[in-house]
Amino acid sequence: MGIVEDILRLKKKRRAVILAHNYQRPEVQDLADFVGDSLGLSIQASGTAAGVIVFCGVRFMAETAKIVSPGKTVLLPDMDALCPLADMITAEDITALRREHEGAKILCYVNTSAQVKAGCDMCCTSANAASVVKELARDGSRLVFVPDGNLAEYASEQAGADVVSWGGFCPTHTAITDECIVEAKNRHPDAVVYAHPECTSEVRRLADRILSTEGMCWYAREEKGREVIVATETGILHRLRRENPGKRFFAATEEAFCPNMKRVTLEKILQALERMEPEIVLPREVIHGARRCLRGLFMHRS
Ligand code: CIZ
Repeated sequence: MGIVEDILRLKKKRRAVILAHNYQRPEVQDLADFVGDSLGLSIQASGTAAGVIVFCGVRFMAETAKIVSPGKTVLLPDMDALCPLADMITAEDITALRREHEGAKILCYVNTSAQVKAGCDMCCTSANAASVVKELARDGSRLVFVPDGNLAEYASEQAGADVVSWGGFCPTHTAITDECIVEAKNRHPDAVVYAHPECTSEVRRLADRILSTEGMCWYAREEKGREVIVATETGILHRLRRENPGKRFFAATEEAFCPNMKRVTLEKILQALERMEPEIVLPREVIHGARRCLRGLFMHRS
């Protein structure tokens, strides 16, 4: 029997559901019950009867699944699969920001640890950051946005509201430069350009559409054009190509590769199901605080 069959047999025995983020390896995406973004996957898993979630992604994503489904066992096949952007801010930094910007609301991107979420007022995704900023700014609140500086800038521009930005960045998205886009467009002059809002303003300016990963998957299905240059982590190309066999998708650059996302392998998934570890364990008060922060997100899901 092959490794895929071993995983599927054990998945059934453990009553597990396997989630794969859009940036995962092709073979991991192909094996998963659901492929998507971190919040969407966490919500999908919460609606299943599974007692065990195997989250193929990075740590903050598996933590989100635990926050949404505290009664389920959440396994992250590689505990060292970390997100450098999420790790640019700590719970202590949030406490210091509260002191520095007294009375301001602190809005965190979903790419944050559970501890950071527990200290913030509200959470947003890349899909709804602009509408959440707009909504929070409506009553005149001052806003602090953590941790991603590019998403903060994009949301602020779209919402027409000022935010104080923490100024963190995703090394994978910032590896995509405006030259990469110009060169890709020279190679594929008929292609439309999709860019993730974690990209720099220079890249965003050259894009036809600025989209979250799920937004890219949705638009690709509807897209009239048959060629798309994709400025985000290259793992998403597998899903885009699988779901749209009549269209062509090109990476803006092969440099947009997140080594953390690729730490999860079939071998590690099998091992996690055999050993029922590494498991995400969070203190009760952290889950409670992070759930409060995530709650507002459901009203702005798009
Ligand atoms: O939360 C996610 O899944 C991320 C990191 C991005 C996105 O645009 O889906």
